[in-house]
Amino acid sequence: METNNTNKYINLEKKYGARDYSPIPVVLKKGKGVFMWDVDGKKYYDFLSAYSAVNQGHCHPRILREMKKQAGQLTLTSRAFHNNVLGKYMEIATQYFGFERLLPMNTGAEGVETAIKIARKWGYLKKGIPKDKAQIVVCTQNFHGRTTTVISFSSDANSKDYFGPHTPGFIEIEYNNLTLLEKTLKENKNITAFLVEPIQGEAGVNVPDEDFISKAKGICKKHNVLFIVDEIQTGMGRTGSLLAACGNCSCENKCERQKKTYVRPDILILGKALSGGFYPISAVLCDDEIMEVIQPGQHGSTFGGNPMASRIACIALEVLQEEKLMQNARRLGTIFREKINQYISESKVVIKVRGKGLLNAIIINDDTKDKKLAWDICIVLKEKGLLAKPTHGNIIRFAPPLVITEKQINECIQIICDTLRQFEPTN
Ligand code: IF1
Repeated sequence: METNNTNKYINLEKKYGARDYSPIPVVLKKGKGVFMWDVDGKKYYDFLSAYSAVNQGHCHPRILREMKKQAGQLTLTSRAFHNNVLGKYMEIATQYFGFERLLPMNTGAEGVETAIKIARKWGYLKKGIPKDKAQIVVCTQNFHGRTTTVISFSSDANSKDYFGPHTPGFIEIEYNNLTLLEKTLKENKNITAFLVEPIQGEAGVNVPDEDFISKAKGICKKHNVLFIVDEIQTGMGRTGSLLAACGNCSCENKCERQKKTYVRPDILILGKALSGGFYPISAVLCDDEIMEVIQPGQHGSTFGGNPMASRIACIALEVLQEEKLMQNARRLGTIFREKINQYISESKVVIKVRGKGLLNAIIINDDTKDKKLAWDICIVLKEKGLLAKPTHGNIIRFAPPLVITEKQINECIQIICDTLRQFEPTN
């Protein structure tokens, strides 16, 4: 049960706030590394990481120090003028990910919208698609944000219904279906791009076949279609490599992203942990031949590329590399899935565990209509000091900050298994 103190804060949100979320009933006040503390001082392991925006851990000291320094210097100029940090950030990030150009935005959805605009214009100016006829292929169960164009191609009724009229120009195909992708690109000459998540986070950590991303890129290349990868949630080390599209490379030798396992997209979209969880930062990266379709006055944003965001993004990238967070995510993710699979072998409550690196989810055996079991499990996890939240009813996503240690993840596996055991049928 929640304390009066906790309920005091919850009731304020209930009384004055929009009802666009149904949060787990906990009120957090402090965060540090893998931990958060609520208003009563209770300590929790964070197993959501703000949907993978806090990969570097809460309030990372080095990012905090840089943010404080910049906050006292210059926070925002708009792009009407240059600032002394943006160019450095563009240089660092383009070299870090292996692209020629970067367009700075703020939220992930803005990054996706930006990529859509670039792809459409490229289709008209470079591919010769008739004006206003460009189509972009997307996947069922996608999640790319909540703006009206982005939800226009959502397959989730909750995200899409009653927000029409929807933006046209999107073709939906089944995720992980290369045959259908090939057929669709072959039949429709007005397709300018294929937009895809390397792992579908919101769909419940839906991991495609090993060769899906690499073969999808090949099909796009064959049909002169831009391959756009949304790494807003899967990027920044979350899946055990810098980008989920890096495949099995784990940056052991600072490759120049040319490794055979790396599937280089035509357009890369980043967000969330590009900021270390300090500040909304997103970015769209591609080469000049594509980015040049955007000329002055054709795109922008008030906060996009501000000096504070630029400095935070630089240090957020540095922390990822220097603290070897990709390698840690890969190693501890394997341990996590192995041990949860051991539990599953005896369980009637958990059907399977799936994921890559430290982006994982368990599927709960719940065929009831209201699918409350996953929620009830998360409530007990909270009481035991671990915060997670179900996605899509009977799936619980587990995504701790990448700074978690082996000792800590073993402690969390114990908490998760002890909790699940409470829900196992006794007969
Ligand atoms: C919510 C989901 C996750 C994303 C991918 C773009 C965006 C997101 C792959 C947009 C954002 C967030 C949004 C947040 C919850 C969370 C989420 F459950 F909604 F789907 F992570 F899976 N591409 N995901 O995951 O980025 O504009 O939010 O910065 O809307 O409830 P944003």
